[in-house]
Amino acid sequence: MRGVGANQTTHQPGMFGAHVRWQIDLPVPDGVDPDGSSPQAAAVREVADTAWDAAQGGAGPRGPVHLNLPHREPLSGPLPGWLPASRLASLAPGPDPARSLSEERSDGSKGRAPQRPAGTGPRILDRGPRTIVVAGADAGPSAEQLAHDGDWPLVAEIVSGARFGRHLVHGHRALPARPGAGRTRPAGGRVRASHPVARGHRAAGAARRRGDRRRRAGRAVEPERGNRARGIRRRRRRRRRPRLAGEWMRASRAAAVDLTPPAPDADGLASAVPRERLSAISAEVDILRTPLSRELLVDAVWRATWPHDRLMFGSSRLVRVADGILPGKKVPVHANRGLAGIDGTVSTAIGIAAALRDDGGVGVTRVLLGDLALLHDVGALLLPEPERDLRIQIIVGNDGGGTIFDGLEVAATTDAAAMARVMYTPQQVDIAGLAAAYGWEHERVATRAGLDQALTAGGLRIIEVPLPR
Ligand SMILES: Cc1ncc(C[n+]2csc(CCOP(=O)(O)OP(=O)(O)O)c2C)c(N)n1
Ligand SMILES: [Mg+2]
Repeated sequence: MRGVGANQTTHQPGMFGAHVRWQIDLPVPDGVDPDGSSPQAAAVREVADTAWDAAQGGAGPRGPVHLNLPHREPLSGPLPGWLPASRLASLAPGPDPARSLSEERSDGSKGRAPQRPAGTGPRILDRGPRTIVVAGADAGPSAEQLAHDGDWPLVAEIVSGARFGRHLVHGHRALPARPGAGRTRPAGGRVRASHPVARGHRAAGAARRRGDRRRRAGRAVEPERGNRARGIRRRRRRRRRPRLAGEWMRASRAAAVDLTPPAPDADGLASAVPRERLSAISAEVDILRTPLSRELLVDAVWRATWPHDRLMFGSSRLVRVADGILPGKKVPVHANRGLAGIDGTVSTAIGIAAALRDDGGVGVTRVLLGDLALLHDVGALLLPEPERDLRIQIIVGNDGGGTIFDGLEVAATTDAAAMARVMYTPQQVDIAGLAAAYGWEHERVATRAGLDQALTAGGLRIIEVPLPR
């Protein structure tokens, strides 16, 4: 994932500067021998010895060392390609702690040269027929324009600001990411590493590198040939294959999710027959009392938000749910991307609300986030007087900790108690009390009806929605 601007990645070699005694950036392991060992095993042993020596001080003071160990997926459980589990246990300090490490230390890093992100400037695209426009965070409306102009399917993350228009592919997270499904065009922004389309894009790249012609995703670079030859090849390709856009749009229609509550039974409600009326009323009440799920929560917030409003997502589970099911709508969406930190979410939303107000906007800024993301930025609730007229709703899906990790592969390979302690990190903070302490309105809503009502209110407001883990 290096050098491609992948979200939640950073340039790690050397990041601790002079604070470590020694560092190394190892290559990605390449395969495992039939006996379970790997060609890297001996090198790893040597690295472990060297690192241990350096940490112990070698010739100087003791201190930390930095080992940057890339892996291939899966990223948890036994590590394929490095060492068989039996040999991992024997990775104890080596027998020669006095070995001098001055060479490694003075040269600082044995790692590979830093990789630059791939070209990020504007690019001119040829109009291949098998093209998909992928809009990552902050790609903006120009990504939709590109899809529109090229008549290409548009896969737009919820935080792209480009999730609208008739080329939008619904439910794109659920669509198969077949490498053969098309040539993807990153149209700006950063696409999450976990995103199915990013995976498909990567798989396609790997297949291309392996020269596996059958799995080729398309021609990223068309060989230079005469226009005429190219035109002929294009026409042939078009005739051979159904239009890609059509395939994607059909899949999109099938994947669209409609969470609209059923229309009220008007006849039943107006019926003169008491039994019919009662049953219609009871059906209505059931709908109103339906406990909120994550899907209903993101749907209600999306419906309540209009182009004059602003919507900010925290890097919690809800943004993924939203990305999975929400239909197109031209509303301004924001998120802190980069390393997808859960810190600073409320602060960013306050900045957005202040900018909206200062520009004369009348809309509401909504921030939809998880409980830990809110708790990470609780200090942001302290607003000085000039900012207390902002219109902000903090909508917190409270599931008592970080549940996003329950869906990651690490959950399947980790002891439940350890998982709860270091990943879920349970919390029972009294959010109503917090709101009161900082002078914010607070409401706890557990039903769709209650939420719809709460979302219409202005001022500084925390709307707390209890959610099951
Ligand atoms: C500053 C920072 N620390 C840690 C993380 C790792 N992290 C990602 S999501 C998450 C938990 C989020 O919990 P919550 O906001 O309650 O959302 P949930 O997953 O429960 O919906 C953490 C700790 C991070 N992204 N940023
Ligand atoms: Mg949570």
